[in-house]
Amino acid sequence: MQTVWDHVRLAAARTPDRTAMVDDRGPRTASFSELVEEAEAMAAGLAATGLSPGDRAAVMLPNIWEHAIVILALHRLGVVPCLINPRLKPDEARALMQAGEARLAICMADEAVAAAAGGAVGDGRVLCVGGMVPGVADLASRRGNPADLAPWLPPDPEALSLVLYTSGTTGLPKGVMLPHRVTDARILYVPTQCGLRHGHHNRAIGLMPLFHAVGLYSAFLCTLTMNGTYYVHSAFDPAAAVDCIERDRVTFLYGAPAHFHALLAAPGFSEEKMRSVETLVYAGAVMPGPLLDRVRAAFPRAHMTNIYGTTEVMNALYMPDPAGRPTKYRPGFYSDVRVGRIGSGTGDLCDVGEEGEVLVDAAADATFSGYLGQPDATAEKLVDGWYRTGDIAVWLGDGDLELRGRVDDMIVSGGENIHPEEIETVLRQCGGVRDVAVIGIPDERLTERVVACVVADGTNREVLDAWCLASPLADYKRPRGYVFLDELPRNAANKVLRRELRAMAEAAATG
Ligand code: 01A
Ligand code: AMP
Ligand code: MG
Repeated sequence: MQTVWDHVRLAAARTPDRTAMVDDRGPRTASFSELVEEAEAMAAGLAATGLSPGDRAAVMLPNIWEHAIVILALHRLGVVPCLINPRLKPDEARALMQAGEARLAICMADEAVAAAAGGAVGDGRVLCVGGMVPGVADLASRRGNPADLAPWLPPDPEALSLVLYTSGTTGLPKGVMLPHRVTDARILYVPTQCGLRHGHHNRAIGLMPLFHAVGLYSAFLCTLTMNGTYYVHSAFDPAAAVDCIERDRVTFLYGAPAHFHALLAAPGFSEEKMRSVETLVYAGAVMPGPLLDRVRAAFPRAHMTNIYGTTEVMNALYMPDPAGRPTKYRPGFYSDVRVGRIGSGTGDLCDVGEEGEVLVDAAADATFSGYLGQPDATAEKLVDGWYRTGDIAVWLGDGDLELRGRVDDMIVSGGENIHPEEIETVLRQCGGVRDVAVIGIPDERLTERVVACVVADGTNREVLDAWCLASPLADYKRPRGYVFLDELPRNAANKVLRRELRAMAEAAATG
């Protein structure tokens, strides 16, 4: 077993002088040996704040250079990074940090976020990046001497290495606990399954968020492990990404379908500028058929793979050369996959052609060890050695599976999970809302777009949008469309007929 730190230090031992990382916010680059030095200097500084191995540290940062260094530095110390989506509002972030019992928080220099973090981890235990907040220390001031670090000792494979968050039906996002044993499988599926060859010719741009499984393991850590160069992309800017791909002759692109949608629409995009791309991978959501065709045509030289996975089990299904078959997949490396009858035990399997829930063998190396502090939620998803994904699929008879949506009502918007209940709760509290149901409808950019179906009593779209923006709900989760109805369609058991609502909202959207 190799840990995150092992992968990086061994890559540095192989190619110390090669460029490991290039910043997009200035002329900053690091060779592999400099990257290791930089991470060790920060690790030494963080050790001086009294952190011990096994402690947890909340990190809430966009895709900036410092985020990458902090992740490596914490791994060098044996401190567990808990990576929080920087799009969350301060109150939600504070609650996550509290629930995760973080002993340190690292965030952007934003007064509200720093105050929330201080409330969770204690004043004096917050470090800020990219500016000054009165009374809060600057991360950059926390550099130490690598020589002061304790020698590197391999940890127990089952010890916690990282916490990533995934949104649940209600309440706070759940902390997905990832022990050290998951690291190899989570990094190495990219070369085995997506055809990424080892070597310094690899140049990747960091499109995917570092706080999600794909951006972290499959783009950032995999690029370093392959001895390639990782181009930091601090905030997703499609035009800047096109320039970087052309100028730096990027060879490896890993994005959500929404990234490719944006790249193709960016000013100055051309097939010619994409000629360097050899390996193209997408994950996080179905890529709508028309977009898939356009991506295929725009990257004629690239080997393309679609990866289906979850934060909990990582890559479970894949489809090489997915052109023309956007929802077809086959079981991937490191995973054994079943389709089980919905609402039944995990041993009750579907026949070919019968829709069921995708179940993934929990014995695989890449599988999480549970949700942080939530044994009940863990027991609900890990059943008799199988992980229940909540995705519906059907075996097609030729060994392929077709994905057919969700068992629950979860919406996957731009590769982010959004649960209707969370939004319904917020909208229900708004005056003038008598009833509400939130659904997802097809969207070319986001695959699915959030729409609220509202029975209103003197309110309107503008008022509801302002209400959501002022609520604790992260802005990206709020509805992008509203449908006003006299009443919601319900069945005899008073359950909202979401399928009907979706058809209605789709019809309203298309014409
Ligand atoms: O009106 P405004 O200003 O608030 O609108 C803003 C944002 O609120 C809105 N926005 C979104 C989303 C979203 N996901 N859904 C709906 N609305 N994201 C942002 O868009 C307006 C422009 O804001 P922005 O900050 O400029 O947005 P972008 O930077 O363009 O971000 C959009 C992206 C689609 C790029 C961003 O949401 C993103 O990076 N999505 C990818 C998420 C991801 O990494 N998913 C994979 C997670 S790991 C789980 C998994 O699926 C998996 C798969 C395979 C796990 C393991 C494996 Cl092996
Ligand atoms: P998360 O719960 O954030 O880990 O996201 C995982 C969910 O994203 C899966 O359960 C699927 O619903 C969806 N997903 C991820 N990758 C794909 C893909 N390649 N195709 C279709 N859906 C995907
Ligand atoms: Mg997702």
